[in-house]
Amino acid sequence: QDNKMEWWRNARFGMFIHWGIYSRFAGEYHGIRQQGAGPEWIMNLMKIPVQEYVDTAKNFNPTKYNPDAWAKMAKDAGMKYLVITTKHHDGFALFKSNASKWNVVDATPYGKDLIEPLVKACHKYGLKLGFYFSQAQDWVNPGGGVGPKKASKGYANPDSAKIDAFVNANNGHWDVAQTTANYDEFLDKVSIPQLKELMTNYGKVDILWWDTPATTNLQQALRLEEPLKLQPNIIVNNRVKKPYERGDYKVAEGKVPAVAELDGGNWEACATLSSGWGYLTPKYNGYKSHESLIRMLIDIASKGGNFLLNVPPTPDGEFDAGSQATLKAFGDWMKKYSVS
Ligand code: FUL
Repeated sequence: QDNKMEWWRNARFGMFIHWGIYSRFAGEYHGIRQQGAGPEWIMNLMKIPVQEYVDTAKNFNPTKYNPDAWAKMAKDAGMKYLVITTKHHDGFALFKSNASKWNVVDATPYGKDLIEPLVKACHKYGLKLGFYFSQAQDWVNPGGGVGPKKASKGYANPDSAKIDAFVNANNGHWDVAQTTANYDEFLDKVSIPQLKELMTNYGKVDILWWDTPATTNLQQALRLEEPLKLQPNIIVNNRVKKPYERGDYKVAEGKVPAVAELDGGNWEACATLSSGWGYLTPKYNGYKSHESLIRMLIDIASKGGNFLLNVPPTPDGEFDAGSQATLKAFGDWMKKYSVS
């Protein structure tokens, strides 16, 4: 049990990747800047109807996707592992799935599994492989969780009042299509089968990164964890259910804990290199200074944690110039001080 953490405890630095249909919106819907959480939340925060959102997948065709280049950039930056959103809260699977047609093979003109070639690239560059999986929130597949109840305030939709009333009456759901199954049915039909697919179809998986458990209770968490037995050495974070007491390590999001907050257990801090987890159009994007990010890594490493730094690919499948420059700055710093 403890042995499986050995590589992780020495890793220090990894790449987080948030990529999906939301990357196409890049922070804007009908010309209006989305407010609130990151751009990967646009469907929820702007209450985009399910069918309309699903239809935008017909324009998701990342022909510039080059997972070899991604993995090489991670490696050159001194990173030791990579965690990709196999599925974020919008429910869109970046892998081929028999549990739901809402996946890259069935719903987009690209028509190919995006995870499989990335797995190969990770192996080629010696990076450990992590799957982020939004186990509870799923805004497209019926019965999926929708997160906190938030109405469409701030979005100048002429139907706002109607949408708000629906949200309030339906536990945060904003589209009738989301309400045709309950959460347990969703777990049985979509979430758990997809976890089995992820644990079966890609060889060895090193990390499963749960996120936003919504209403998941202990009994449901145990069912979600069942497929992970297919990967005996898999390492999991602590977000499968609330309170965050299960898992092999704790996540600190967007901040580095103070020494006094540490309890001697394993922990990872994740943060963005620019303004959002998902891709933002350049006019909204703000890159953090290279120096501040490198200092963050030093701070985390000095306290015994790991740093999972997020890179947001464009909808076409590239790391933009700002992301590449940040990764290069890390690589240069590592070389200069012979760190990695
Ligand atoms: C959060 C999610 O809701 C964000 O979209 C992002 O994935 C972050 C890493 O975790 O809780």
